[in-house]
Amino acid sequence: MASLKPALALLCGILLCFLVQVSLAAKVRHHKWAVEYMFWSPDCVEHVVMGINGQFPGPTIRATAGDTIVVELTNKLYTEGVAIPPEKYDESYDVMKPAVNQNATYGNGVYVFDLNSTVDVILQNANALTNGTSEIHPWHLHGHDFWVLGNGEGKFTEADVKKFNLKNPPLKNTAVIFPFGWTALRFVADNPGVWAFHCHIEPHLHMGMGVVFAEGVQKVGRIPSSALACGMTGRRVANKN
Ligand SMILES: *[C@@H]1O[C@H](CO)[C@@H](O)[C@H](O)[C@H]1NC(C)=O
Ligand SMILES: *[C@@H]1O[C@H](CO)[C@@H](O)[C@H](O)[C@H]1NC(C)=O
Ligand SMILES: *[C@@H]1O[C@H](CO)[C@@H](O)[C@H](O)[C@H]1NC(C)=O
Ligand SMILES: [Cu+2]
Repeated sequence: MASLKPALALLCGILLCFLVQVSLAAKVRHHKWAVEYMFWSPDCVEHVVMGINGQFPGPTIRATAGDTIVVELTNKLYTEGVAIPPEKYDESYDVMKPAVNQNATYGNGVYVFDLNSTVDVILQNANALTNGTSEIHPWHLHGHDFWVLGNGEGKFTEADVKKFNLKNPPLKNTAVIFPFGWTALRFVADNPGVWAFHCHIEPHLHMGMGVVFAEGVQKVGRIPSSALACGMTGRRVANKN
């Protein structure tokens, strides 16, 4: 009997050890997330938010230290693979001189606005590639009219906001930007779609003087193929009649 005691103690010891190990063992916690734009109205105003599994804020992850969390993510955002373009240019840029870096860059950035938000755009003209040269560019926006709030010479500063015409600004869809100057525009992003905003001198557009704006894309629905191409474009590009 006495000889059994140490064995029992050992057995108990192992059991205890086992139990302790089970409760401390790190867990692998699996989650499946579908990330998607959705509408959220916490304050009776609809906002477009990035929801997870149809909820916003997204689900809570509970874990203890040492756990491994595995999230299987399905990206259902329509901006998938799209870079977020910059809000403004480098403050140190001298608009009166040719660009220091004249290398071309490319990207797939789209400016995505909340539906119905008010958007101000300041177009800043600068020196062209040749010293002492700056050109006029007629900028045209698709999908909207905009108000031309003002224009001025040189580099736009926050102080220029005071010069904006908020009383009776002209409503247009094309506005010029003068040499070495700035032009301020305002529009309401209330037309679901993806819209080009570009200089209407065609070679300038081809050289890259254009950006893409988008809002409320999830409200667009399926575009009829007949609206995408017809006539010679349809036959030659989209391969249809
Ligand atoms: C945007 O404005 C339109 C027209 O005023 C309205 O019908 C729509 O519900 C608004 N949508 C959002 C997301 O605010
Ligand atoms: C511009 O491109 C050239 C050729 O690729 C490279 O040598 C140069 O460093 C680039 N300049 C800048 C400012 O990135
Ligand atoms: C550029 O033009 C300005 C005046 O138009 C002149 O003062 C300057 O020397 C020129 N710079 C170069 C690099 O040619
Ligand atoms: Cu132009």
